[in-house]
Amino acid sequence: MRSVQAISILMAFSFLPLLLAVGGCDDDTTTDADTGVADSGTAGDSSTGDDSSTADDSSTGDSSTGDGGTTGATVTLAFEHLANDSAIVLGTETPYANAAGNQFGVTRLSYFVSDVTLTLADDSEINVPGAHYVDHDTAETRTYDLPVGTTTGDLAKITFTMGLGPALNVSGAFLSAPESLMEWPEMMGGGYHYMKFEGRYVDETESPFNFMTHSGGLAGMDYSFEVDLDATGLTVADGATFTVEMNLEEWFTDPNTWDLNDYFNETHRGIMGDAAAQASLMANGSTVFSLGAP
Ligand SMILES: [Cu+2]
Repeated sequence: MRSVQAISILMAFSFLPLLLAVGGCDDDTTTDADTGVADSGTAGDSSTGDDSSTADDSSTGDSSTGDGGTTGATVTLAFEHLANDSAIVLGTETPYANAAGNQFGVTRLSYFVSDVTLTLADDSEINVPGAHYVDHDTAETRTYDLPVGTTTGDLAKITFTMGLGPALNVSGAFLSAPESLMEWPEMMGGGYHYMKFEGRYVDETESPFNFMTHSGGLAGMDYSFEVDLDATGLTVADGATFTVEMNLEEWFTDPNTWDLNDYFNETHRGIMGDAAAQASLMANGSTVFSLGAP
């Protein structure tokens, strides 16, 4: 009996740092462990070295942005971040509005996309396994070069995973910053944040309140999802760039309208441990992305 109590006390103490770490992630922007990171923006840097452009098998987190060896053709995904149809400007002001009428602004936006597939009009596919980290504040992360080998032709669609699927969402997959700074607490299942979308909104008392839309897997549940974009009219050719737009206010609507007062308030400061919120965000994600005009 006494030893059981002792063990539970020990366990309580051993969890304390983890609890504090979670609090630091979800409750307080200033302690999120990312602000001091310089721009080592080579997100997809291949630590594997080889430039096999037939990348089809890496189950590791590092993406193979090899130079394609002898057939160095690449196309580029360029990520643009919009709110209310305008390119976002990071800051603590609250110039944007969501469907619920909350005024909000964006202070940080970083996320992973992974497992990109380009499907051509003839149904052939170019698969690019691995993950790419995007940080709005680091320009070089906003482009993702995809090796396409000798393939050319009309595109039908571009698909990718928003976040990290289970095979990629493994603790320790990313050993260096900035990707490593996306880590997700072990007590919540480990792995990495899919996204950190942070900012301020004007709450129901007309006061600015920090929000942290942090998404990730939770206790074994995967909330990453496939994004499927109609790419007819675009053509795969060396040097082509396709613009992928993330429309930020769409995270908060369609099908689920989020009043930010319900999710980010004094008693519910974050959503990382909230399975219903993670599922709701995943559903809302279906309308977040679109392809920019060629
Ligand atoms: Cu978090």
